[in-house]
Amino acid sequence: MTANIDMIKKVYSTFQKKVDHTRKVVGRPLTYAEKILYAHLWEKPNRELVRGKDFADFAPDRVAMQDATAQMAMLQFMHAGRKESAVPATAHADHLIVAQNGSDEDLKRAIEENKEVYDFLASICKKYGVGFWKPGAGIIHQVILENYAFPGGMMIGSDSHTPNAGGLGMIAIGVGGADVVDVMAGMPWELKWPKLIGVKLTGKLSGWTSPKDVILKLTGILTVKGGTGAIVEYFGEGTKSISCTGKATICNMGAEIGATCSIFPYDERMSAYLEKTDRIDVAKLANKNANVLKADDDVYKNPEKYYDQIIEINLDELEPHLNGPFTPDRAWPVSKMKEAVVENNFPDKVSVALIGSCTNSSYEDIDRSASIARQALSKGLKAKSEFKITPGSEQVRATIERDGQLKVLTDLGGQVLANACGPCIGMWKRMDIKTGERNTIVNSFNRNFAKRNDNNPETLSFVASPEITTALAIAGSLSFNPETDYLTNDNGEQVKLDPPYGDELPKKNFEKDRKGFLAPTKNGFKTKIAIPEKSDRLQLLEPFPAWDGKDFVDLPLLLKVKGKCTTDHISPAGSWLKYRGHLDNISKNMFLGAINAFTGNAGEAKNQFTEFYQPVHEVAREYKAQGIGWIVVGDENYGEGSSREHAAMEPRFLGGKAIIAKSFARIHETNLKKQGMLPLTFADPNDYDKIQEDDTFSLVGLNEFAPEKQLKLIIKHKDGQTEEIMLNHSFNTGQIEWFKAGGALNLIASKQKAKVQKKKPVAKKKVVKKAVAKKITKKVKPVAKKSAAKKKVVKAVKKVKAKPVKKSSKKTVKKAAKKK
Ligand code: MIC
Ligand code: SF4
Repeated sequence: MTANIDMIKKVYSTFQKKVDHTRKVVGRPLTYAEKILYAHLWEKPNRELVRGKDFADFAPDRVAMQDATAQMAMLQFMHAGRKESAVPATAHADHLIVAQNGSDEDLKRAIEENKEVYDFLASICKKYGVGFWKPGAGIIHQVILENYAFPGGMMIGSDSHTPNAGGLGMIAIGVGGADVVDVMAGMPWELKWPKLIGVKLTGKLSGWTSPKDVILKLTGILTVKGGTGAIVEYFGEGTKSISCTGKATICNMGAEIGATCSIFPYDERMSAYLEKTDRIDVAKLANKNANVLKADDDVYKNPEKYYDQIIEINLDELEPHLNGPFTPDRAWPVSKMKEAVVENNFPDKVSVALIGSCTNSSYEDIDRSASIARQALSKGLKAKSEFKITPGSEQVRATIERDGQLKVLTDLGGQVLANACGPCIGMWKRMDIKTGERNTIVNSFNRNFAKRNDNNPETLSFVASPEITTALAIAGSLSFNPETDYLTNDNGEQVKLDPPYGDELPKKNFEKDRKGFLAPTKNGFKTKIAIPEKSDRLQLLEPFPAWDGKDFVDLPLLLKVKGKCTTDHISPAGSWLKYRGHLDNISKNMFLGAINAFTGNAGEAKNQFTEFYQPVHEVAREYKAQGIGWIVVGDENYGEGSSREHAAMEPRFLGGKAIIAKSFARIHETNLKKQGMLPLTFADPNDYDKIQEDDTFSLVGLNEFAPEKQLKLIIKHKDGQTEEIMLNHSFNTGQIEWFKAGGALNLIASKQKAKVQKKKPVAKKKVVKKAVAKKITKKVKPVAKKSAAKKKVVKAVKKVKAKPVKKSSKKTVKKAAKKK
């Protein structure tokens, strides 16, 4: 039976009614994404929400975390004052396994090396009623698709590729750990009402073209920031030619255009996947609701009336693509690769080809790749490149072992890695080349930022479908076009590869894997959380201090970043993943990959006291020790990529006050706000050029900090000249309270405290009985209390702060004016 089936039944029992109500309120037909969004609002909607403007509170059905983000999320959750997670939640041990010698050995080593982290996660998950998928069980998004995702549902997950579940018709959004904490703490989760991009798929996938090529093409069209603040909703005849897992691939990689999430309407392919993954109960429920698990008819007839932007992709004409290097939006049709290699001097030799990952490790993906491997072997060919296979879950791995695909792929020369992230996130001990050696790799992952896979800045990483990756592994050449080119086999004959074929689902059922799962238990709350004393990997969190009510005056510039600054540049992964549960230690990687605009070098900053260049985190620590805050200036789409909140916590921990950039990526902007930092944007992006290395900055008017109101930045140059520029921000009233409280978690903690105090006089037994007997009221009741508590705390914060804040601010402003 499906996990949490009661919750799923509850969602379906009211879905149609909620949609009908929304249609009335909004007064028009609805898209599919809108139906799910409105149906999951915390409070019943009474008006149409304005896209890109209104903030809305949601009640997601479930949450997910992976080990590299769960550590920090759970450490924060400990402060939330809850006995257990308010919604079904799971954590997945997938990011910390280093790929080196193949699955068995790598997994064994990882379990030893990461013991304290795994023990910590297992214990804290048990304590708070969170399911834990042990190392080796699979990658978060594949496991979610196989077990938990359901059409019409809504979930959030502390990983940017959470939207993978859109392949099963779910709104699934990647967020930072602090957002997950909100939902687990039983609070509403907030999101700016998204815009809608409609992608109409016409024609039919065939030949070498695969679902991955849809998203590789779209990424090329929209670029890495083209989806920011928007949900991508797919529709059209073409959707039917794509399997459920193929749809998941497309939704997964929607993260690479910055989309809030992506979604496909419910169809037979999803129903088939649900049945095959042992969820016939959900399939039946979804089939009953099929008429509402898609957009209303008029949306499909007149899409331009309902979507903010429409893009049409004709699958009949779509070519296989290769995207890269260094950014996922550099899209090349395979037929243009020969020229691209020559013009750009890309190394043509493919040193390593890797298939799998959370994006592309379905049964169908592997079966199609195996079909190429099979014919290559029969035509006397073997892989010329190193070839690695990462199954997305134990369920897939065991099934492809049973059905023979693994053998074919290893016969071709492939090595099977653990069911984990591995080389996709830099957990890869590469033996074939030395760091600094320029080389090309091809993979079916999703991201290809510099250093991402192997920590080598000279590795050019190209993203492609598993089929194309397998063909390129056989050819050993980046410019090989399997649609037209011939290969020479061992006998000197010219042979050509036929287009791949693959079964979408296994003929027999999937091999089930439950041994990797620790389900929540009844008395779990008694569990002691395992954190060894003096651990260098785990550290309890201290709440960040509240804002002192004063303007920020004369802050030095820590760093002005030039060009791309993804979360991988701010807080690199790879070997640093080790410290994801230890804020002090992980902060040593802060900005290691970011390019200093004045020197052109990565990871260094000028220490204003000594005038020497040092690693950025060292300079920050010195400022912090002197009690001095600092700011960082960024370029476009700052914080693109991962959901890792470490990229926001580290600057906050080391004394950062504000990040001022030309624009921000959604998850990172929220993460900064949640941690009590100020993500601000230049009202005039050209002002970026005014920032000089020895400048100091005063951010004035913080006492009048209000939604939609600009803030003023006074830049003082080294020669004493000052300039004033205006900064925009996207804070709403509630988020400004996060800033004032020193971070969102501080607010949650005080709310819970207020709630506990309020509850005290109530007879304990009664409360417990009621909560057990009526699950539904359990969720509804605390809400009213919570919002009352919320108001109380907000008021209390205001009361305490109101007086001193005003006084000091006036003084500060006066001082600043005098200085001028
Ligand atoms: C990624 O693909 O970049 C990661 C590693 O999965 C991240 C999460 C993390 O940094 O822990 C993501 O996508 O959010
Ligand atoms: Fe893991 Fe890579 Fe997927 Fe991120 S994108 S969850 S690192 S496999």
